[in-house]
Amino acid sequence: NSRRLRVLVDMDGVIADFEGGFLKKFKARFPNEPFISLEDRRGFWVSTQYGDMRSDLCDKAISIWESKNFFMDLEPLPGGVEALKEMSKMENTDVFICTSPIKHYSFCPYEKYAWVEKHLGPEFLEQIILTRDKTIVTGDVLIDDKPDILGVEPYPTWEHVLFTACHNKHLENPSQRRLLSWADDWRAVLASKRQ
Ligand code: DGP
Repeated sequence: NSRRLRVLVDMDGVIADFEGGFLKKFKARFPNEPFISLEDRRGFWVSTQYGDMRSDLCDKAISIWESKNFFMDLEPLPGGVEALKEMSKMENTDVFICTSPIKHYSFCPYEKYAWVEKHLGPEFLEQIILTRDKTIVTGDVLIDDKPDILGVEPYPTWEHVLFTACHNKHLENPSQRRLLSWADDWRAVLASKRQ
């Protein structure tokens, strides 16, 4: 049914606190190494900024999210779970969680499913899209904290609404709409796509 609104919602940095979870576990595992506070985060790739600080910190950063229970233990971001549940109950609305797993696949894909079941409920397992290329997924809107979402499809069907995160808050792109948090007016964003 083409009259239904299809909303794609990213997971890490939008409903699950990847940055907070990373920093907490990095400090715990490497208490004597320097770290980047969330205030000082710049750029989407955590490993790039750590590697720029000191080259060996790139692999140390990567080892954190490649560890068992990293993705499972992420805290929900404020209001995200509630917003997705509300959205999914709206008339003529289909909500999908659209998330890119890391290529080290031992734990991440499994833990993403387990996280969704734990925090959103088993019904939401039907709504998960795991893909490394979000441009081939069709939808009306994609709520995602990554500023540049590229892939094989040059003209994705969705409008990318940038979800504000520590690493993107200083970027200025007037052609990109934003949601500052889940306290921001996401209902108005959805309403604007129904016109
Ligand atoms: P998504 O948010 O769906 O675009 O997924 C991106 C994933 O990559 C997410 O799990 C966060 C993770 N990530 C963040 N920084 C880095 C990095 O520097 N290297 C890698 N390989 N993954 C990263």
